[in-house]
Amino acid sequence: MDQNGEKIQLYGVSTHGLAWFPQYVNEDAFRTLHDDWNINCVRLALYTDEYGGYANGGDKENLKSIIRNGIAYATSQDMYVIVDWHVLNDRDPNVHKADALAFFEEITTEYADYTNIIYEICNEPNGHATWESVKSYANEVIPVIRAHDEDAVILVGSPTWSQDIDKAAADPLDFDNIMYTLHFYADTHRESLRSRLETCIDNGLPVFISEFGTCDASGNGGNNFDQTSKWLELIENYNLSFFSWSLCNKAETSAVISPSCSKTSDWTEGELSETGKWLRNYFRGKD
Ligand code: IDC
Repeated sequence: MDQNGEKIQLYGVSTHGLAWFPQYVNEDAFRTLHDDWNINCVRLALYTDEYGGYANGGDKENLKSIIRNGIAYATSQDMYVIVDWHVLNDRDPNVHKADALAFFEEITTEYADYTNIIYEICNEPNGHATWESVKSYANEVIPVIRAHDEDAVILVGSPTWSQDIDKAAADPLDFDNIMYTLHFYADTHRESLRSRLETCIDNGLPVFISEFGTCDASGNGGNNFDQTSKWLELIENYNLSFFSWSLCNKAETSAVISPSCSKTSDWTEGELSETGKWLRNYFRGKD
């Protein structure tokens, strides 16, 4: 629900890594996404451990200024915005916990009064990360956010690239306004993950799809729009929020802009990838 207690569904796109594709965080891009793509939220993906990531040699001040710009552009378009601490290569979010604590302390101090920011504290724990280690991390990071923003929605990932929501359901966090993320890539994750999602929601778990792909989990390979449609049917039935990967023109299937297009806003349909065309069409069809 929104801050007035009204039911709301958020949907839109995730940026690619802000360190690598910063050019898409601009006012005109966000206007295009709002006006032409009909989306109401953008996810800002701040990689932590990949080369040039925030906690691995990245230019922290520059990356934070991209985040601040993204928040400003989303806000001026009346959109929500997700600040995503994009744990991936680091596997266990505790690896860069000190940076996470400092980052969320600084950002939530600055934006304490905003009602349109959602904090995602660990994109995709994986490898040796367990629900216990994610929980222990969350129990330290959430109070830092809450100290400045007492009721912001906070998104928490789970092991196996944010697929183990059943583990979160069995042992949830002890805070209000927490949602658990589920990520899927339609050509890789199918019926069994959908069925897990249904079970968890039916048991009352608040779930948020902060990232999905229409292709396979590599972000590349062929698109599977049949499976994507099955997922979206479920998503709409449960009024879940959902965000597609990713806003860039990299030569990979999941990129929504065609690799030959260097424009950073006002894309025509012909300047979008197959994925981008399909998603824009879907978003435009929503009320
Ligand atoms: C991928 C990008 C790719 C980049 C890679 C870095 O598409 O260009 O080189 O990350 O490791 C996820 C992650 C997301 C991945 C994406 C596709 O959240 O960061 O992006 N994916 O592999 N989870 C499942 C798939």
